[in-house]
Amino acid sequence: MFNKNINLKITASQKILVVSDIHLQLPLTSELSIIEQSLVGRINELATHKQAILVLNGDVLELWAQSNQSVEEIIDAYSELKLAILSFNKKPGHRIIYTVGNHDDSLAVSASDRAVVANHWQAEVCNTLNLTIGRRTIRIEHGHENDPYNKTSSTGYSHGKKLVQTTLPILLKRIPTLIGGIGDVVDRSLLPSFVLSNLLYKLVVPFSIPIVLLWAGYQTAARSDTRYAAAAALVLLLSWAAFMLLDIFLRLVARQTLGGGKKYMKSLDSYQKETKFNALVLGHTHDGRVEKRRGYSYANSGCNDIIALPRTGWLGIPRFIRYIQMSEITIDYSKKEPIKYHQQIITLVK
Ligand SMILES: [Mn+2]
Repeated sequence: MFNKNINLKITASQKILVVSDIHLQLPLTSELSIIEQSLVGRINELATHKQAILVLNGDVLELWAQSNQSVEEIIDAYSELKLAILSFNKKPGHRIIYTVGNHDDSLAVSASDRAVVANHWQAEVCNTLNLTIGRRTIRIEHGHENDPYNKTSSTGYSHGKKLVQTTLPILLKRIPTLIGGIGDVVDRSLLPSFVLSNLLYKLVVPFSIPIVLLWAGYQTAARSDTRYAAAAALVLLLSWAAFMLLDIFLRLVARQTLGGGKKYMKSLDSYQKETKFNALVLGHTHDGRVEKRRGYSYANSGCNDIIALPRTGWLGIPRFIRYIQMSEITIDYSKKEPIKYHQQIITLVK
C-alpha cells in the first residue's frame, strides 16, 4: 500500500491554503461550476503571495460514485481549475500537495493515477503532510483513517465504499423519492431523518392527506354525520405525533450507531497521544471549524460541495434544503491566530 509522508519546514512568511472534499466529478454541473470558479479565485489570491503552499486535502476527486470516470478525464474537464493550479505552480516559491482521501483512494492504490495528478496538476501526492515551524508541528491529512466506516483496509474494502458503490445505487433505483440527495447530508445521525422527511413531504402530505380529507368530506356530506370529520382530524393528528416521535427516536438511535461526532473526536484525541502534534488539520467530515482540544488544536477544512441541512418545515418536522458550502483552512504564522477557518454558504434556487 502507498504510504508516503511529506515533511516540510515552514516559515512565518509562507501562506498555506487547505481545501478538501470538493468531490470533482462529471458531468460538470452548474453547482460544480460555481465551486470551480470559487476555487480558481482563491488559488489566484494565494498566488499573489511569494511563498505559498496549496494543500488539496483529500476527496478532491470523486472516484467512488462513477467508476467509469478516469482521473485524467475529470481533471481535464475542469480546465479553468487546471489552468489556475498550473499558473500558481509556475512561480518558484509555490508548491501543491495532494493528500489522498477515501473517495479518491485509487490514488493510493494506482501509481498511474498518481502520475496523472503529478503530471496534470503538478501536485505531489502523499497520505500525510507534516509541517514544522519552530517547535510546533502541524499534521495535515484527510481524516478517514480515524473513521472505522471509511478507513483503508488491506483488502481495499470499506463500509463507506460499499455504501456508495453498491447499496446506494440499488436504493436509488428502488426508492428514488426517499433516497435521492441523501449523499448531501453531512451529519450521519440525520440520515434516517432525511428519509423520514422525504416520506412525509413527498408522499404522505401530497397523497395521503388529500385522500383522508376527501373521504371524510364525502362521508360527512353523504351521511350528514360529523363524526367522520372528527375521525379524519384524529387520524391526521396522531400521524403527525407519530412522525414527530419517530424522528426524535431515529436521531437518537443514529447518533449511537452511525459513528461520527463525539466518537470521532475521541479517536482523534488518542491519535494525538500516539502521534504527538500541536495541530491537526483534517477534512473528511465536511464539518469545518477550528477547535481547541486537550493538548492540540483541531482544524477541519470543511468542504467545497453541496450539503443538505435540516430546516424546520411547516409540520415541525425538518425539511432538508440544499446549499453549496465552500470552506477552507488558512495557515499563516505572521498572524496572531495562525490557523483559521473560513466558510461561505450559498442557497441554491431550485
Ligand atoms: Mn472523505
